[in-house]
Order: sequence, then C-alpha cells, then structure tokens
Amino acid sequence: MNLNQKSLLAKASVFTLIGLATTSNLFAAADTAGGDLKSDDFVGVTFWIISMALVAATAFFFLETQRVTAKWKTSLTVSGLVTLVAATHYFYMRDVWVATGASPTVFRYIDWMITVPLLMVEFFLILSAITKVPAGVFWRLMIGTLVMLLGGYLGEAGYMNVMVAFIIGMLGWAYIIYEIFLGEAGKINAASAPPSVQKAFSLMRWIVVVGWAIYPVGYALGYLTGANPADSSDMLNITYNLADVVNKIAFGVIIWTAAVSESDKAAAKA
Ligand SMILES: *C/C=C(C)/C=C/C=C(C)/C=C/C1=C(C)CCCC1(C)C
Repeated sequence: MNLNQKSLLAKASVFTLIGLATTSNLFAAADTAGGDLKSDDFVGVTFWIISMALVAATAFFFLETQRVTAKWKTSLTVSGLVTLVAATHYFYMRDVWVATGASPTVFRYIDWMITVPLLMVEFFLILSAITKVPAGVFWRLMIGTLVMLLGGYLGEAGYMNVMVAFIIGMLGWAYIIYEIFLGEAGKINAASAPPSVQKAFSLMRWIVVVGWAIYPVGYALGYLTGANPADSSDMLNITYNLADVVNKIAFGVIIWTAAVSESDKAAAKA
C-alpha cells in the first residue's frame, strides 16, 4: 500500500468514528429513556458499558488494519463490522431495557442473525488465507447457524414451547461444532495450516464451544428454571451481555493477536 492509500484509509477510519459518535449521540438524544438509567439497574448498566466497549473495539479493529499484512486486513475488518453492528443494536437494546424493563428479544436476534454469520465468515477467511476451501464448508456452517438461531427465536418470542425450541437450537449448535472439529473445515485446518494459524483456528474453535455455551446457559436461566419473570429476565440479559463481550470483543482480539504476530514475522523475513 502506498502513502496515498494509507492516508485515505486513515481518513476513512476517522470518518467512520465520527459517524459512530454522531449516531450514538442521535440515538441518545432521540430517546430520553436512555437518560433514565436508574442507579440500581445493574443490567441496564451492563447494556451501557458494553455499548461503549463495542464502539471502542470497532475503532481499534478498523485502525489496526493498517498495521497488518494484506491477507489479515479482511479478517480485522470483519471483526470491526461485528462490533459495529453489535454496538448499533446495543444502543437500541439498552433503550428498550431502560424504558420498559423488557428483554429486547427482537433487536437481539436481528443482531445475532447478522453477527453470527459474520463470525462464521472469519473461520472461512482464516482457512482461505492459506488454502483453498470448498464453498460447501461455508454453507454448512450457515445452515447450522440458521437452525440454532431460528430455534432460539421461536422459543424466546413465544411461537413455540421453550423447551422444544431450545432443543432445536442445541441441535444447530451441535452441528456447527461437528463441522469445525470433525467435518471438512477441521480436516483442512489439520492438513494444511501453519502452526500459528492452527493455533488461532483452535482458539476460535474453543470460542465456539466454550464462549458460545454462555448463550444457551442464558436461555436456560431465562426460561427453564421456573424462577419469577423479573429475576429470569435479569439473568437472561446479564448472561447474554457477558457472552457478547467474550464472543465479539475477545474473539476479535484473538484474531488481532494472530494477525499482528504473523505480520511481524513476515516483516522480519523481508
Ligand atoms: C455475537 C453473537 C453471538 C456469537 C451469538 C451466539 C448465539 C448462540 C450461540 C445461541 C445459542 C442458542 C442455543 C445453542 C440453544 C437455543 C438458544 C440459543 C439461540 C440462545
């Protein structure tokens, strides 16, 4: 990349940040509910903290694309898109929560419908950077994602028995885990990836198993314990919010770590 392109990218990043800052201000101004955050509304506080952490993470991932080699730039951009989309939804979700005390289920699932496929794209990109990956891998991961989220939504929105919906969602998730450990995606990684990529890939796999496990735990705490509705709703939202920190911000940081270490190695060789 030449100097001109670099300064263009820097400008684009700055404009993105200004855009983000303005839109978040607009949301806050348009909806006075946000100003009604009560000092004892701890779930509401987590909505606010995470909104801002997601904004900061977005700025960080976009700006750091300038520091890494070409093949890692796309991965970092996708990480930034995940946190950008999530930050925007969090502005709306926290307003719903603060104004009504209800779970912002619709915004939550719209967010997941966009960000979970983007996270799947990351797997694909990491593998594609080093070898040719059949498109079938990508589509199978997408199908698993759709089943998982559709099941969850039907249960949470009241279209289906919460337990049956939970089981459908779990089956979708199990299929994703099967694909990345024992299916084609896992085999490609084992056969052709260099050690640093294998490390990143295996870390990402653990994110999908351990990090993503926080979501069904949240669902169970929200709908399957028989606790009173107010407590259940607190537990559900606090657990989902925590899960998003792990799976959107920490996940991006893992990719950033691999990207920086690979790029530095490439620079040392040159
Ligand atoms: C950024 C958002 C992410 C990574 C969201 C992930 C969501 C899940 C892994 C949800 C999983 C669920 C099940 C495995 C069972 C049914 C209920 C769900 C949808 C909460």
